[in-house]
Amino acid sequence: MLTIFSSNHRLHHGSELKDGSLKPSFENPQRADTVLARVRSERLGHIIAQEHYDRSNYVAVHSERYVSFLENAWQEWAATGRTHDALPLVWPVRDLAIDHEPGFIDGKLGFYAMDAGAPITPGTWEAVRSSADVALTGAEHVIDGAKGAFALCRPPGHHAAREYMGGYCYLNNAAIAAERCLSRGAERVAILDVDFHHGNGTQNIFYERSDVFFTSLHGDPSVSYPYFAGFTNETGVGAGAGYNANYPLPPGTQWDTYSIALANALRRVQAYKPDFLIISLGVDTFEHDPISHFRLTSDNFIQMGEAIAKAEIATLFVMEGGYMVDEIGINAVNVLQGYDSLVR
Ligand code: 6XA
Ligand code: ZN
Repeated sequence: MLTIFSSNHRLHHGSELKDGSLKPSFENPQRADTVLARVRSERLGHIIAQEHYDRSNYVAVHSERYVSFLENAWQEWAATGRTHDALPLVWPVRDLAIDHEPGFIDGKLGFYAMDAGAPITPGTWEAVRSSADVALTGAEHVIDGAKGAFALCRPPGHHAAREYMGGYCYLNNAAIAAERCLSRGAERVAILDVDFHHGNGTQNIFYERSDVFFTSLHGDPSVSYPYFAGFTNETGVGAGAGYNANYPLPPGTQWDTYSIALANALRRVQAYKPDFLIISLGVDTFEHDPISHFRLTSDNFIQMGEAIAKAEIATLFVMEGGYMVDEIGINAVNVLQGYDSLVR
């Protein structure tokens, strides 16, 4: 399988609040470099750099003003004399004025964020747009006939909604790739999100549409991030009614339970008859992941790839989360090798 990678991901290395102080984020450059090293050592296939795409591809799933915010946020922050990571500290919840975009960067940060987990640093925008371009390049290969491709995106994207960032995510790489498939002639695209965390951003973007079916297996949001999305009664609205399916699973979930939910989600995907399948590939479902609480083993990731292959749909894998840095390469590549073992 072909891998698409951008070394620009290293331009983004931010911090997060942990135990009362700012510390280097779990979402660090080592993650993508470890996965790339495993792709190489396992000889998964060719590795190519991303092509450059026009920003209209980002605005196809995000609002114009949100993309402008991402492009300019660091400069606006730095203009106030601050040199540390830009993080929001105030949010427009419930009855506050969400129809009023603030004119000052501190307000904008909260307006365009769901949490304080997406720091803006000097290199963030370049890394973020390159990550989206990695997904777009992968989409092109699948559209042009490849049965599988791996977009080794970093930063990840599935928490990024039409108009907000959060959970280490800025542009929604999987959604941008799906939209590209549609604009190049696909009628239907399915997105299956296997990251431990619910893909609230992807759900948000396609919630009122029937041309993208979104389904996600994740930690029960009553006890897991992102807490405010991912419940079973979220099934889509308007034209999108019936085109969103969530599978929340309890803490401690192992392969026996997980594989049943996966089979159900894949049955829904196949019934939808999509032209392409996009996998939001997070491997934070691993038993030793530091921020999650499922118990999948490295071997289970091979089984996951095999199960996806049996759906017989041209598939783009888009990297999302996974923080056990020593194992993230093994687990991500296990999924791809499991897939490749049944698809030729
Ligand atoms: C809260 C945890 C963010 C989860 C990020 C993630 N800081 N999403 O892995 O898939
Ligand atoms: Zn995750």
